[in-house]
Amino acid sequence: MGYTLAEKIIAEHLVEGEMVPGSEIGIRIDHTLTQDATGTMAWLEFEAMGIDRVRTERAISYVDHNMLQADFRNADDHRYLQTAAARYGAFFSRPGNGICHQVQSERFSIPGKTLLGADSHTPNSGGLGVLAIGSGGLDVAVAMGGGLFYTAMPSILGVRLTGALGPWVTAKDVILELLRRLSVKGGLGKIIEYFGPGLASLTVDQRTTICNMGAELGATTSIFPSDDQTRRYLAAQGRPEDWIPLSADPDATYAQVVEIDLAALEPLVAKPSMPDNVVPITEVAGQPVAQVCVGSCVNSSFEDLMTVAAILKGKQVHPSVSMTITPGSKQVFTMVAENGALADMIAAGVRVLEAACGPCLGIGQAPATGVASMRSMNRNFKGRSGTADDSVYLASPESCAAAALTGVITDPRTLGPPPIVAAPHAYPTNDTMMIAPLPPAEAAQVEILRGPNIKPVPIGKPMAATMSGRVLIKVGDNVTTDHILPAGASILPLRSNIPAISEFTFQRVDPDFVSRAKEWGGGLIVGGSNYGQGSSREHAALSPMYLGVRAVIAKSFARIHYANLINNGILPLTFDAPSDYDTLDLGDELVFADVRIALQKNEPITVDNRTKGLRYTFHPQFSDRELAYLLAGGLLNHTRGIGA
Ligand code: MIC
Ligand code: SF4
Repeated sequence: MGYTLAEKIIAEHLVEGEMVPGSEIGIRIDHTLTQDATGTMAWLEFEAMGIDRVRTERAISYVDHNMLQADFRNADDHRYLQTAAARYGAFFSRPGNGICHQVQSERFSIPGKTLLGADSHTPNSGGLGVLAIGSGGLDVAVAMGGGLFYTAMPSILGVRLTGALGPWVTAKDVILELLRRLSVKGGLGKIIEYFGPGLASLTVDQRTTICNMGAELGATTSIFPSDDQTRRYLAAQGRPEDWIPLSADPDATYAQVVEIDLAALEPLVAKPSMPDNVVPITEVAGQPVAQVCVGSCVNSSFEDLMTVAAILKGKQVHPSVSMTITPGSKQVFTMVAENGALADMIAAGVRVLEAACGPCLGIGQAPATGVASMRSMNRNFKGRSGTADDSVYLASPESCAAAALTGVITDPRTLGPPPIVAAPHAYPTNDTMMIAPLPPAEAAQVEILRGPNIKPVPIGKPMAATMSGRVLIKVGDNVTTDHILPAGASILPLRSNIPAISEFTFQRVDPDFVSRAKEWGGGLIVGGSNYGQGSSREHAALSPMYLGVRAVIAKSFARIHYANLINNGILPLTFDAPSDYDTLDLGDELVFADVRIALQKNEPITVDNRTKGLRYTFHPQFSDRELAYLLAGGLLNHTRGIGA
């Protein structure tokens, strides 16, 4: 039986395990990426492993998130990352070069390679046939050290595309349609692989848009074949030699197939405050918006900005709207500056931001109280914009531009014929903001510079013989890592300082969480389904660990957060019977008798609820590797032989 494209790439990189869905596999990683918000921890963890030089074909360290530099802390992090990259043989993408996923696609993505990134939107590069997976920083640090990446073998969901997109209907609408059908949990344990006759008309910029937001489905990754569109793009990027044709075998079979007729789609919108809250734009047309933001690692490409510029040209942004644009990279910025599109947008009243994440994670451009925003971004979790009661709609750049002109959500099809923007034949490839690795002898001489805000990585405690604690918080379904440990301009500068950032744990959900955790000497978290979805930030595991959280019991977990918990020695348990969730309350005292022995023997775990006089039994399916990390109190302890 033939392989799907994802299976082919996995088979080529498989070092441990078998490709049986659900069972653990260990794959070789060719390329890694880190960014500054997760990267300081990842690089500190890499340093803690005592390896002299990165061992992947390429490791790239980007600075694109914390660019506000309101004081010394961001700049200190940038300097640390630049010197660490120089010392250990990584590429360094300087602040201003662009958002990691956009730059990675432009300059580094090679079809058929594996890419592991300390950012949940790493699958963006799947648009070029890369098997690109997001993970916690520790997993990336291990990969940079030449170690394998372990994950449960996903099942492969095929999306068969037919037809071609109609006027004003975009790649964003394709992925919003999938979110509408499958929900933010729909991709859990899956790789989403696109195939079918509809592919041929989709450009690389459109494909990366679709793959980027596969993260919102909870998928392990998303992937497109490498075909003529990919060949043209790589040639236009001055990298024709990086192209190889790649696709699924003709007799490949998918675990599940979803059909999308591109011609039948219409412009869609994700309503506040979840990316799967999707409706046709006609359903919300007329809703006033006070803010429109085009940008982020999705929909900030050349094609996106050219389309927006063409819609705005010769017109004015509505007086009640504040509109921003963020070019995804220096390359995109240069192109729209040189061809005059930037001038058209500025003349229309657009506010131009630097090539960085910016408004996407609440670094600037927080909306006013009680107003709605429309953004071309990928996440609209409550409060992520920086305003606690925000109301963020997600839509295509075309729909964003339409709303910016009228001041209300507007079906772009009412604007007349759509602008035609062709993918360029040649992109400007000026890589001066990308510093190449130094040769080993020179690298060994580099001094790594740290600032006072950069604190050591906290280390977990080996699993106790018997564990007990009280329920510190009980949350519902689809709780995101933004809920567990928010981003935003005031908290992000603390990413290198876990003692300080842990003070913000669950801040927006329960402001008393931290004081309670301190008073009760740590404890446990009870979660609903898809606990920890969204970003890859390890801080959502490190901060609870620092506050003494020993276990999280949930109906189900998001993949990256689950791995981050285990990597940091926090026991993740899934309810056998979801109705057990209803019996647990804040303050309940739980005893995990002989938990260490149970883990050593890989036997069911029994937990007594002393407050309610109830007993729960859990049947976790940990791999030997996961058990070893849990017993040791995390991956770092395990690699140093502590707590075994
Ligand atoms: C995000 O989009 O939430 C982030 C910020 O890029 C995160 C990484 C982080 O928290 O630093 C992600 O997506 O993994
Ligand atoms: Fe940056 Fe937003 Fe993309 Fe995350 S989703 S990498 S914050 S632009």
